[in-house]
Amino acid sequence: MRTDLFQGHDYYLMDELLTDEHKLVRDTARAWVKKEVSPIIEQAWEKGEFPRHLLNGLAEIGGFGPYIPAEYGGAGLDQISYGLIMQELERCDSGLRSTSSVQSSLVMYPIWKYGTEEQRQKYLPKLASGEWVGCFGLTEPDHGSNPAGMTTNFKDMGDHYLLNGAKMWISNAPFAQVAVVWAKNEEGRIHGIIVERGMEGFTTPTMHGKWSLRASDTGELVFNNVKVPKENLLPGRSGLGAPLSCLDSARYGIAWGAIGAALDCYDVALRYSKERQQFGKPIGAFQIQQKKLAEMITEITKAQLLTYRLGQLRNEGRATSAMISMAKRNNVHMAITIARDARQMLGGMGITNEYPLMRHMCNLESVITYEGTHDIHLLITGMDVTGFDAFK
Ligand code: TGC
Ligand code: FAD
Repeated sequence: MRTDLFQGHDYYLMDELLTDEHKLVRDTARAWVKKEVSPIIEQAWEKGEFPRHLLNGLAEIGGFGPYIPAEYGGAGLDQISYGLIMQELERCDSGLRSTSSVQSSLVMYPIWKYGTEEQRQKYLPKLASGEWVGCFGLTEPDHGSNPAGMTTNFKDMGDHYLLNGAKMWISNAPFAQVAVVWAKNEEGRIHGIIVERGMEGFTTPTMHGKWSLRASDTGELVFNNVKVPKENLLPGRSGLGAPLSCLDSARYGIAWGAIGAALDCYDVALRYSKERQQFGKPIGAFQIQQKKLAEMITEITKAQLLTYRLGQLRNEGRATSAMISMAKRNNVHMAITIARDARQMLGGMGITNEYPLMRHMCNLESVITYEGTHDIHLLITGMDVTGFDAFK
């Protein structure tokens, strides 16, 4: 088992912009990751399962609902603290961050924002404590980038709704107690509905065969005439904008998370470059390796500045969806590029599980795909600056 030697890298003295609370939140998450997750993450990844015994610890560091108010069990933190937690989790593994961001931004957020007070009281404290796990069903087998085309639907049966359809690629689905599902009513309007494990006709088959995000469980959600109580509808908002607003929060967390993955790859490559000797000197003394390291820390620093500013704007309620798209797209691409370069810098050792590089690299293939693909985020920026929608 490799010892986790990670130390943060802060080339532009960004720590000076953080409050004491930000630093405490970050350092607490980092210490927990090093003690509880780093020693077991390679095994979990190889096994292809999320290590469920981590749920309590994730809750304790504020990993479930960081910015949800304390009255509902959340940590009541600001957006920068939320981002820093995501950074520390993904520094270890993207799947670990996924478990946290799905629960926080895609399950707790819509219940808090669009749910009734009864729904908030019923679900949020249990989700915040990690007693319950939730998942978010938007993507369908035939509707990924284009969720507006979804066919999952519900009919008003008088005293309940009848839900039919299927969702695919759903993080946490195989063991979630609660699913926030997006489905169309008889008029074709999209609504969020809370579906609970145990409802008749609701199943969650596990998806196998992933070479990416292996420490996160992924599954389908299948609804076969599921009777859902009417009080499970989220009444606060309908239309595609409702699930997309949840994605804004999760994509923002990913922007920070990707910095974490990049920092870990840079940290490993930098240390290795000083230790590994070839031709009688450390490989870090060769110009080509220095170019790689210099470019890595430059790109990380640019992403840190971009994302910190985005966090300030989120705190002020001024960040637009398009700004979030730019950061998600830029940072994930930056991280996957660094993972690939770092892997090469370790030569043959880079392909082994002695080092986290291949795991980060493979994980980031999911991260660059989910929550809007790299292409979709480019089109969002394109639409924002030109005013022309090039999706259709
Ligand atoms: P469009 O006509 O542009 O918009 C429909 C309505 O939504 C509003 N809107 C937003 N509202 C809030 N936040 C946003 N980010 C919004 N973007 C758009 C918009 O104003 C409009 O409102 P209204 O009132 O006029 O109806 O929609 P479109 O059908 O053209 O699609 C736009 C597009 C392609 C950008 C969107 O569909 C998209 O983002 N597609 C990507 C799908 C995606 O990201 N799926 C993610 C699934 S969840 C997931 O991957 C979780 S992984 C979790 C993990 O493990 O971490
Ligand atoms: P497609 O939409 O079929 O795209 C295929 C290719 O076409 C991509 O390269 C895309 O960029 C390109 N493309 C599509 N439309 C356009 C266009 N208009 N112009 C140009 N190019 C285009 N979803 C959930 O709802 N909940 C989850 O919890 C969840 N977790 C996930 C976990 C993992 C590990 C993965 C891999 C996915 C997860 N997803 C989840 C689904 C994810 O959001 C989708 O995979 C993603 O939105 C892309 O959809 P798709 O896979 O159907 O690809």
